[in-house]
Amino acid sequence: MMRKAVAFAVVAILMTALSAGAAGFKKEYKMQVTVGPKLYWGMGATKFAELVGEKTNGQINVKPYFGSALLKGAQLKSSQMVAKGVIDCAIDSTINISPVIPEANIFHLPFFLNDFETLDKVKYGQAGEAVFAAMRAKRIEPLAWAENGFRQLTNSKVAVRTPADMKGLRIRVVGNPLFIDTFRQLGADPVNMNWGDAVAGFQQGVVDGQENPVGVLIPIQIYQYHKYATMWNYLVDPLIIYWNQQEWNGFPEEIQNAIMEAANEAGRFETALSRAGLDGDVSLNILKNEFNYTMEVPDPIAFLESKGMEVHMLTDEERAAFAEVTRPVYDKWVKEIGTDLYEKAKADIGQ
Ligand code: X2X
Repeated sequence: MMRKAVAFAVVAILMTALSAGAAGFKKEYKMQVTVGPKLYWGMGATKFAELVGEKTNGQINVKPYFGSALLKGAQLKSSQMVAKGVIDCAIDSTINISPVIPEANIFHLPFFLNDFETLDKVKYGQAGEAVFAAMRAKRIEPLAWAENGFRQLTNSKVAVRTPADMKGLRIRVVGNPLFIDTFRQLGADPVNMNWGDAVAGFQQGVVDGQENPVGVLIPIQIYQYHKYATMWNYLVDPLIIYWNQQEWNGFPEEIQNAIMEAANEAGRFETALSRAGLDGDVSLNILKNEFNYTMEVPDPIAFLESKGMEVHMLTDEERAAFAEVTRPVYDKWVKEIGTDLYEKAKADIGQ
């Protein structure tokens, strides 16, 4: 009996040794990425993997698995799987981590954060730190912020300028209940679909519309399916690069520092891609000067118009009408997120 147990232990140790590199690192660290490599978010994943390789002299090999391939498309499971260590790391949207980290919904209160300046104050303020602390408490180590972006409405039926225009529109949303609540409140008919099914859903007209940032909409050529865009900045989803905490804690300090540097640099690159052409010259210059990168689409709005879309920039007045209608959802979700965190966010933005 004893012998058998020893033999098992030896085999187990040998197997671990075989799968580990010379310094005890794994051959590959699997990274969950919801979207494909052409989206800015996907480009951020590739950049992170490259930089980790460079900065650790090839000791740490991060491999992005695009299109939620490790999750069979179930994007809302990412943080749970990283917490368990089934997946090593991820670059993921606050929307997708919210099932494990409800605090992440602070970014998704309808018509709360609506420009880059206030967003940055929250990300890098007390509220952002509280979201990171909530992740640590769930055994996930947050490394750096990146950004999917302010989410915009597109559809094939009608130019949306008022809540009344949304009546009955079938809108694809991520299966995060805050989104279902928001679109119901607006009189639309929200349909919960994973991203992997969504693009086919647009193609086949299963839904009339969707909400995603321009950095997602341009690469998937949304203009082929939807004529109308409403730029309403109704909420935003930052991305967070994060790692399984136990594995992270096991890394030597110089490896942690190298990965952290890679995460910050990749996050800065990816955020600039997502904001390019939406914040004057700021992000275009970051890309050019720091990353020697020239944007293919330097003006996303003009680009969508050139493809035949009718783009409406919501005025402040029109925006106020949407904010008023969705206020009950906002109030309900402040409670779910936690009043403490909400107050921190308000303090961060000086409200
Ligand atoms: O599913 C979406 O809409 C996407 C790609 O934006 C997210 O993963 C939140």
